[in-house]
Amino acid sequence: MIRNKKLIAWVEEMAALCKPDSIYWCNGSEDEFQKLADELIANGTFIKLNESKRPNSFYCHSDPEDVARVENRTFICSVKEEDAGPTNNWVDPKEMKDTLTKKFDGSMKGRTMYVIPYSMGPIGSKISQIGVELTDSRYVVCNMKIMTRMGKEVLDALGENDFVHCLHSVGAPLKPGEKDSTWACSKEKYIVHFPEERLIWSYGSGYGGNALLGKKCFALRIASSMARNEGWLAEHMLIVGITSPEGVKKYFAAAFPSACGKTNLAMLTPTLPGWKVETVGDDIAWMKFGEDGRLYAINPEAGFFGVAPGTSMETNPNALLSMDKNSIFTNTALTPDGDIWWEGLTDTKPEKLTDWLGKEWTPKSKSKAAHPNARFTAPSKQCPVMDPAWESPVGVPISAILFGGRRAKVVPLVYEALSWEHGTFMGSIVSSETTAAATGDVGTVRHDPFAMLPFCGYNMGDYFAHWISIGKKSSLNKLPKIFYVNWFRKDNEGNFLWPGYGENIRVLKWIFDRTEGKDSSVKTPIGFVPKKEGIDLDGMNFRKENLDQLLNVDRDEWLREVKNIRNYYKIFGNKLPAELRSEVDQLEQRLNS
Ligand code: GTP
Ligand code: SPV
Ligand code: MN
Repeated sequence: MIRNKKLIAWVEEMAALCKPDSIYWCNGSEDEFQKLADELIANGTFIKLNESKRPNSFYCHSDPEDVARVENRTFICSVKEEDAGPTNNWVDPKEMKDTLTKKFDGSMKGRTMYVIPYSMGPIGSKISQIGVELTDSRYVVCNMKIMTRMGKEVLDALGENDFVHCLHSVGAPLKPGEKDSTWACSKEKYIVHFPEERLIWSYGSGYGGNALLGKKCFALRIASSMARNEGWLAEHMLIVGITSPEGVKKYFAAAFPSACGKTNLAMLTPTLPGWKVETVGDDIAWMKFGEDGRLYAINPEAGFFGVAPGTSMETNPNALLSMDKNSIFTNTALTPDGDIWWEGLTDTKPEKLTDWLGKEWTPKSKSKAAHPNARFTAPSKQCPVMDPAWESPVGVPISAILFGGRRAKVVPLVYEALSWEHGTFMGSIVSSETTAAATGDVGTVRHDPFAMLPFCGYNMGDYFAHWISIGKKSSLNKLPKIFYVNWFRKDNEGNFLWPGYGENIRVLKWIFDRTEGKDSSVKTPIGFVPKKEGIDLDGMNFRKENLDQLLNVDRDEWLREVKNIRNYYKIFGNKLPAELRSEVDQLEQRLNS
């Protein structure tokens, strides 16, 4: 029995608009998943993978024009334009609703409307939030089953309370008798947020963050707006537990832009003996102050929607083990024996594959077998190194926050903020080469403040101010220390100077030491950088000269960076907090003194 009157009324209203053939309320059971997977197989959308190699797992390839987040089609429709800010697309909410009401009218004809009640965060946790997604995509239901806690239990927990309303249609109604395509979508796409109403309308895409509305749309864009009003943080961050050989455990959170290494850092296999790394989350962190004045983080998700290419038993064995069953693979390649493959999975390329477009592929083919944004969907609980506290309703206390991105030059391997304000400044100047996680150019450096450029649901200037205000809510010794890392610095020949992956534990160790107050740094104009002997290189096959380059802070390069930042800051106008303006001035002074 569904008692929530608001929910019943909304489902009826949206069904009257979208005109599905039927409505189905998801209960979240395994049987339900199997039934939907079977229907997807019958439709040619899913291919069941070889049961003896990868039990209960499915392969899928999308429309070639529906492969990633569409940032230029993503909108924050706040009542006032100013509240969307200079980094978001804005349209007046009334106008957008008029436009989209026409699009949604009849958009689900010939399809079923699935009602997915889901919880972001463990059911019952005070930090968790409930959403309901209405969708005409079975693929979305199957992914939401893995990515969130969903179904009957959530409806029970919801009771008569309010929830985040999420409407999704692939925008491809079927005429009577018309055969469905294997990946239905529309050429025209709209990913739209109404933050004041806590409402999401997504039209035209079936892929990832465009369609699994609990993830970026709710847990970042809508939640960041809630968090600002309520004094907490919703961030594009992994959460990881780190235990030293002495048995001391700390938790770190890290914000890197899309496809810049969060999943890898979250489940890193340490190359330093005695160190242990455990995963709490790989993409999103919700952080609130505990009564002790420390920041506590939960992972609102229950699964990984991770980048496949580059993932291997060498780079990230825990990710591969997480997806060895009960997983969905989208836009990878398919092997003749019914398993999956992508660039980087194995050293030698298979003799023959079906590529992500469904075409025959051999190592001689010029194109990639997997799309660069091919993804796996896997349940968190299958990750061999999940932290014992990953579902803790109170979250885990955060000792350090890391920012980072892909920068071939200028930015050292690691440096530490001088204060909370300086750390906020460091977050605001994150810039990174673009990746295939969003449509558009790949490899061009852009500012991606706090790795939140595509995910902040309000004015980025106000977001900066919110971060400054968080620092005033507690004392410095209780707040996390803030760091900036860059695994991607290159030499003049274009080779990575740092091996990355499991070796990143050496940087985490330095950060760990610094949170314990260890004197292992030198003060430079940009912040604290490790002393040469501060980074443990024991047992590492590494040219020691590389470390000089990796830790180098070049005054001229950084003075150019300052110019860049001043220019970038202009877009925020009077919304830029005075503290950040002062931080640029101070940085420039330190560089010139
Ligand atoms: P989203 O899911 O898009 O938010 O991405 P993410 O930040 O979780 O990125 P992920 O960990 O999946 O990494 C993306 C790509 O970066 C993969 O191809 C990795 O192989 C590569 N990568 C991750 N860590 C490192 C590293 O330490 N060094 C180098 N060189 N590459 C890395
Ligand atoms: C990202 O792009 O940061 C992702 C993948 O984590 S998606 O869910 O598609 O946004
Ligand atoms: Mn992400």
